[in-house]
Formats: sequence, C-alpha cells, structure tokens
Amino acid sequence: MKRLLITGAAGNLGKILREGLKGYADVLRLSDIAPMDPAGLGEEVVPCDLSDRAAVHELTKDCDGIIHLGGISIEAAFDDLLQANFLGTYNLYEGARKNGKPRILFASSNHAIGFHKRTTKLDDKSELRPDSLYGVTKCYGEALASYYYDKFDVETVSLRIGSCFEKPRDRRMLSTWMSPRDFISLMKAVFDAPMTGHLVMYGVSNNRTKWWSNDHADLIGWQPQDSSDIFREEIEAAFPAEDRHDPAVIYQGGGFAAKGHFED
Ligand code: NAI
Ligand code: 15L
Repeated sequence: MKRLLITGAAGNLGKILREGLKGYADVLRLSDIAPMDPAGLGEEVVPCDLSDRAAVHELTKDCDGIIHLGGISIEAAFDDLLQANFLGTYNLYEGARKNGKPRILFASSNHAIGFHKRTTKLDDKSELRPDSLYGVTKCYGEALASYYYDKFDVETVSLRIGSCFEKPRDRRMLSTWMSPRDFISLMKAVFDAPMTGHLVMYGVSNNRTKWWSNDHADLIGWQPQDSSDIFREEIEAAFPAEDRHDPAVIYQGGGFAAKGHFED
C-alpha cells in the first residue's frame, strides 16, 4: 500500500488509526476540517472540508485506499448533516471514481439499524432501520457505496461500527463494543483482502453478548481478538440494572433511538 487516505483524522477513531496504522502504508494522508498535529515521518497532513467538491477531488488523488471517517458522528441538525455527511460522502465517492477507484472503508454505524430490537439478531442482509437522522446519513452512505460498486466498480466495506472506545462506557456497550486493537486489525484486513466488492460488516469485538452476526467477515479473514467481558463486572457495578421497558434498552440504538421517541 503506497498511500492511504484517512478522512476525519482529527477525530477519536482517526487518532487511533494514525497511531495504529503507522508503517502500514508508505504514506498516511491525514485529512480533517479540524486542526491536526503536524505531519511526522510517513505522513501528509491535508486539511479539507468534505463539502468542498474541488478540494475533495484534489484530496483523493494518488491514493491506493481511503478510510472515510470524516463527518458528523452523532445526531445533529439536518442542514449540518447535509453538508458533512450527505454532500461530503458524495464528494468522496466522486473523487474516488475519478481518481483511480481506490477501495474505500466507509465508517457506517450501528445507528443505521438502531431501531431493531435488541432481541433480534441481525446480519448483513437485515433491513435498514435508522434510529436518527444521523443513522439515515449512514444508510445513504451504504446505498452510495453499493451504487458506486455496481455501476463504477469502486469497492467498499461498509462497516457498521458499534462503539469503538478504550473501554465500554455503559451496559449497552458490553454488547456493541469494539476495541481499538480490533479496529486496527480490521482496517488492515479490509485493505489486504484480494477483493471485497461492496461488503457490509459489523465493527464489533468478540463480546459474550452481541446482536450482530458477522459470519461473512470470513470473506476478508478478520477475527476479533478482544471481548468486553473483562469490563463486565466493573460496568455492571457502575451502572444500575436496565429497565426493559425503556426505549433506550428495547432498541439497539440505545439513546439515539430513545431520544424524541414518539414525541413531536
Ligand atoms: P469524531 O466526531 O471524533 O470524528 C469525526 C471527524 O470528522 C472530526 O474530527 C470532524 O472534525 C471531522 N469532520 C466533520 N465534518 C467535516 C467536514 N465537513 N469536512 C471534513 N471533516 C469533517 O468521530 P469518531 O468517533 O472518530 O468516528 C469516526 C467515524 O466513525 C464517524 O463517521 C462516525 O459516524 C463513525 N462511527 C464511530 C463510532 C464510534 O464508536 N466512535 C461508532 C459508529 C460510527
Ligand atoms: C456512533 O455512531 C457514534 O459515532 C459514537 O459516538 C457512539 O455513540 C456509537 O455510535 C454508539 O452507538 O455507541
């Protein structure tokens, strides 16, 4: 891998990958609208607003792979999501199409399917049920990825990330957690795979309880190493037992699904 572009490089996951993918590509091209640390050895820092099509066209030149993390990562006003997530992701795909069609990792989210109940086990074929406008932007990104593969042969892994943090932050995350280490190994598997087509996957560690089947992850040979179980006692002691009538507990999307639930 000569040059790997990471959008959203100033964010939580971007910082994890900046460190974790050191040396994986000859050059990591790091991009964000927010300030980033200066480029180190084997790095290029290229500030860019994803909603600026001409700038994204330049940004996506000469890349062998793209990890698209950039955009708004929580629920937000439609007009803001429109610029960063809808327009930004379109610009990214157009840039990729016109600049040699590098494979893309699209950071989708569990909030694309967050209105499924926790008692339903999902896989890559499950119906999209977004739990927020933010989740709708992720459904759109997955649809765009599918379209750009079918029509233009741009490959994508659409990764429905659960909760990628140092450790789970509440009881829900005991099921949705993905360790940073598993995330890094997954990124390598995505770009090492001989082919992916458009593949939908779940970004989740090997937790004891989980709501998503990732059997098709075998297609790219990824095996998560970590499990939230080592945090279970600590989390269960810190957070009260869950109320099974609470929408945040009924639905996989948790607070994203519960917020504004059946309200005006
Ligand atoms: P984050 O909010 O920390 O990082 C997102 C980055 O995108 C920020 O640095 C922000 O400045 C940048 N950005 C926003 N608008 C932009 C624009 N118009 N142009 C250029 N850059 C822009 O989010 P995080 O946690 O690092 O997540 C990364 C991606 O993964 C996001 O797309 C998020 O939706 C997705 N994801 C993350 C999960 C997690 O557990 N951290 C779970 C599910 C999905
Ligand atoms: C997401 O999509 C968010 O980007 C992240 O901040 C977490 O809230 C995560 O989902 C989650 O569901 O835990």
